[in-house]
Amino acid sequence: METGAQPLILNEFNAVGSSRFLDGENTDTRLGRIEGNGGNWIELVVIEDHADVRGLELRWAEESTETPAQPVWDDSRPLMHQGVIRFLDHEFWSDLRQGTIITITESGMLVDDQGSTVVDGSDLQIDPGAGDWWVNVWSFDTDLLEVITNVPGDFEGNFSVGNDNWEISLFDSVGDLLIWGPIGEAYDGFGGGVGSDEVGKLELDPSADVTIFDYNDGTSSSFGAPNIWSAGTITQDFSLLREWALNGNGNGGGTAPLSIAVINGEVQVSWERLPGLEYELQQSISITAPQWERVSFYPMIMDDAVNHSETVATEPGQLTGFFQVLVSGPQQ
Ligand SMILES: [Ca+2]
Ligand SMILES: [Ca+2]
Ligand SMILES: [Ca+2]
Ligand SMILES: [Ca+2]
Repeated sequence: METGAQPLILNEFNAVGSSRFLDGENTDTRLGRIEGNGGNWIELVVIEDHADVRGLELRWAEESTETPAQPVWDDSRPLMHQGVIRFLDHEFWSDLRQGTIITITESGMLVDDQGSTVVDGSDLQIDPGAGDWWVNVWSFDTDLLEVITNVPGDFEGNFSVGNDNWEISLFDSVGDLLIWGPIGEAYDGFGGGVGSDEVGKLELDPSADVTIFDYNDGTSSSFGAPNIWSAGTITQDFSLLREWALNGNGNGGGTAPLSIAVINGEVQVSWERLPGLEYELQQSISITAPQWERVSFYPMIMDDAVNHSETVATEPGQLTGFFQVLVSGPQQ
């Protein structure tokens, strides 16, 4: 179903009609039980670290009894509603971190069934140390997206997700190259018919290996969160994709990759500091067996990742070059 590298994959889409609810009294894990289950939204997962998706575009289509305007991407299906969601040349799209969940919402404001705000425009921040792996992009955010459709009465910024043989593909707009898709209930392999009280979703841990056979219809909805299925008894596992955030053993600790250089006779140790994690730079005082002692410590105060360099004071003749950085912090 795909060609080329997949920087991100489809994870979930909401086909619940605007005046419908999730079937079976079900609740979305973030939104609770709200009319329309959040309206038109799709959910993606970044599976390639530091992915640059500028210029890529999602192309969707859906059957309708309404006569659409001119096709916007597939001239061979002039009777279908169609749309394009293009990732613009914005810094955010140039460096996506692996394991991030990206939702794209048509609504700029979503409130859960308890009255708490879930979406307020775009949220482009992740904070792995604090368990925030979710970003939301509002489809009317014209700095980030170009969103066009041929649905009568819709405007730039509107898109549609529905239950009438809705489908979606990812294209590299340069050269019109299909990256993955189409994924949708009309295509062989998709798990089941998607109703107007259901979502469609990946029912497998996210990775580059997913195919259309791994997608299914269902009533377990998880906007901006790992997918759940089998009546909520199975949850997607993101731990492999998110290992980079700890660089360690997955138990809340490990060591960060270092680079060590001698600059003007001084030893400089550099590593990447990520938001929400603690770092302790250590130096060995023994050349035969590591005997670590603390050089410096950095608590969880970061808002953004930075490349951190530290010059380590050394006496003439003192051992240099035996360093490690311990990293620790909460894990999602
Ligand atoms: Ca966030
Ligand atoms: Ca259907
Ligand atoms: Ca169904
Ligand atoms: Ca989900």
